[in-house]
Formats: sequence, structure tokens, C-alpha cells
Amino acid sequence: MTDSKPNIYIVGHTKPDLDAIASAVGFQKYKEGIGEYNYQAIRCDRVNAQTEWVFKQYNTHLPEYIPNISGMNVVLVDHSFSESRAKGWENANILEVIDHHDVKLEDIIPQSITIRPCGSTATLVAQKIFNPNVLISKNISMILLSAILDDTLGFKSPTTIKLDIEIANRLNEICKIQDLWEYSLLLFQKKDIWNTLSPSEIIEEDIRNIEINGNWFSISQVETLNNRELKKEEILKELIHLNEINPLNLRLVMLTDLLKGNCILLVVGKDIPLLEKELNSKVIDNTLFLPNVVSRKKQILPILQKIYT
Ligand SMILES: [Mn+2]
Repeated sequence: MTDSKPNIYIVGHTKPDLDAIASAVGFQKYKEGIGEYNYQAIRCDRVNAQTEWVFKQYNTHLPEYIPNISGMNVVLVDHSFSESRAKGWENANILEVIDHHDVKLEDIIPQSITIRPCGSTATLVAQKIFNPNVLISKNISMILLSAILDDTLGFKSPTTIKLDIEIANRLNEICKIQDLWEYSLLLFQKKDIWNTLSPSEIIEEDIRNIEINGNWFSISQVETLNNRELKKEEILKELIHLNEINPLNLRLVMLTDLLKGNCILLVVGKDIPLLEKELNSKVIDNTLFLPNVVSRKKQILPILQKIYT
């Protein structure tokens, strides 16, 4: 060990999910494993109930909360888009990016970029860990495995690739979970807290604002074990209200059912006819039922890209 004071901080996106937090922590452990002790995982926002549960369960402290990364040396994990970056990123020195999303880096030139279109960033971090075969504790393995299972929806998301399953199985050699699907259901339950949230909190919890050629959208993702139980009418009322104050081309809320693998899509905005035309189906009461749709990135975003490009 040369210097124990961290001078490089690893940070996930705002409104972090388990993958964002687990990847930051996992990457710190990887760096420590190869003898680089100057990295520290941080978080820039509050964590969700599932992340809290997982870290408590596996006796690991959540990364320190640092909302503004101005002036810091940073590694971005689980995001590259400027909209998802921590406050102050414009004045941060972004050294490295590790992500599994589409890349948007025009404004920065990191020294190192690891981007692969796999199911979770935790997969890429664990792959680094396994490469020189760094030793990690069972607790850290559990956290990384949980993140992979959550982000890939227990391997059922169409974003899942072979690498995710391979890496998860390798982690499970340490974790020894009997049934990964059953464990995934337990993880999903921990974030299925929607009925304790207000309609506006439900819409904001996991929202992505997207621009395509001057057209603006928002897509909120609500992952639940029973999408029929959510207060659809109230969410819709709030969505309509939001669009009156600040009209977007489309405001979408995905009520994703993780058990049945389908989606009730709530839709508001002037471009509903374009969406109907593209999907060749009618939006009734601002609602569309989409069988076999669970992924915002792989299944909803491409529809919008088709309409507007
Ligand atoms: Mn992720």
C-alpha cells in the first residue's frame, strides 16, 4: 500500500438502482485486489429499498453519500449520459467509464472505457474481478450477484447475454444459492413497494428523460410482481397533470409485471397517434397492453427511435 487516502471516486448514476451501487463497490474491491488502494466507491443520491436490504443482508456499508463530484477524479459506473451524472460532473475529471448502456460521451474523453451491451454493469465489474482472479468475500459476491439478477430480471430480460449468466454462475460458486430464480423473486419483492408511494413518486422513482431529434419523452419504469394491483387511474391522472404543466411529445409509464413478463403502458402526449401507428394498435383510456415487453432500453426505446428518426 502506498497511499491509503482515496483520490479517485467511483460513482453510479443519480437515482441509483442496485446495479449502480453494487458496481461502484465491486470496482473498489477489484482495485484493492490488484493493489490500488486509492479508489473509493461513493453514491450521489439516496438508494432504493432493495439496495438498502441487500447491503444490510450482506453486512456491507453503503458507499458514502457525496452529492456533488465537482473537482474530483471519478470513474462513472452504470451510466455515461450527462443527464444521469452526479451534480458537478462538468468540473470533475472523468477518468474511466464502465457501462452496459448506449454510450454518450461526446463531452468527455476518459482514459479507459469498458462498454458492453450486456445485462448489467455488475457483470462487467465481476468479469474484471475474475480476470486476474482477485479474491472477494462472499458478501461482495452476493451483492454483485444480486445486482446481476436484478438488472437482468433473473435472466428473463431481453438485455441478458450469455456473459451475464456465465459470470453470475461463477459468482454463485462462492454464494451457493440453490435456486437463482427463487432468489430473484425475493429481490424483486424488496423493491415492490409501489403501493407505499404517491403517484408522482411512482412516476419519478425510475424515470428517463430522452430527446430524439428535438422530440422529448419521458419513460418511467415501474417493476412490480403484480401490475394489476397498482393504482393505474391515479398515476394516469398525475401523468396528465404533469403534461399540462410541461408538455412532452410523449410521457410513458411502464407498469412491468416481472412474473408474467408483460407491461401495461400508460401513455400521455400529443404523439399518441404516431405510437398507435407504429404499434398498429389503439391506445384506449391512455393505456396499451404489451405482452412480452419488460425492457425500456431494448423494447420501448427502439419504438420511439423508429418513430422519430
Ligand atoms: Mn445497470
